[in-house]
Amino acid sequence: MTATERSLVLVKPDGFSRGLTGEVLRRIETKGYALVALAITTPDRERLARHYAEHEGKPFYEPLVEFMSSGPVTAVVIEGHRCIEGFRALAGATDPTAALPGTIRGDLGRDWGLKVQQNIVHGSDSPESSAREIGIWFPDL
Ligand code: IDP
Ligand code: MG
Repeated sequence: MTATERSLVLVKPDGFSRGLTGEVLRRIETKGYALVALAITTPDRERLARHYAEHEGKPFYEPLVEFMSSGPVTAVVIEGHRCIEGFRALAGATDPTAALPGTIRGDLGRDWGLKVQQNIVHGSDSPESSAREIGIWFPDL
């Protein structure tokens, strides 16, 4: 067996304020991935600028940082073989209108007509992103 993989998941402020943290964690656990670390925090702009550095300069960047710093998020490290790809499949497409039913974003999210899509969760998109993002949210891990 290859080394176990980890991914950084965030329940975004929309998911947190709507009381969907437990539902997201339930889907992760029933899929079979392990929870390694969990923290509730309201991220500051500096942390979000690091987390979303790849999106700096895009039209949705400022609204995204504004949205993500608007309230508590639940940051979670999950673990399991191919969990990065697996959680992205659980999450569904970025656009919650296009996200398929059965996915977190498809079942629980919708378009509110805002400058940034509020889509319940974040999940790392590659092993490199995962390592970088876990360092941002859980520097002691
Ligand atoms: P992802 O979360 O599915 O990986 P990214 O492209 O990394 O999507 O974008 C980060 C976040 O920025 C998205 O989850 C969403 O909240 C927001 N976002 C991305 N693209 C758009 C867009 O075209 N319009 C509005 N918001 C967007
Ligand atoms: Mg992304």
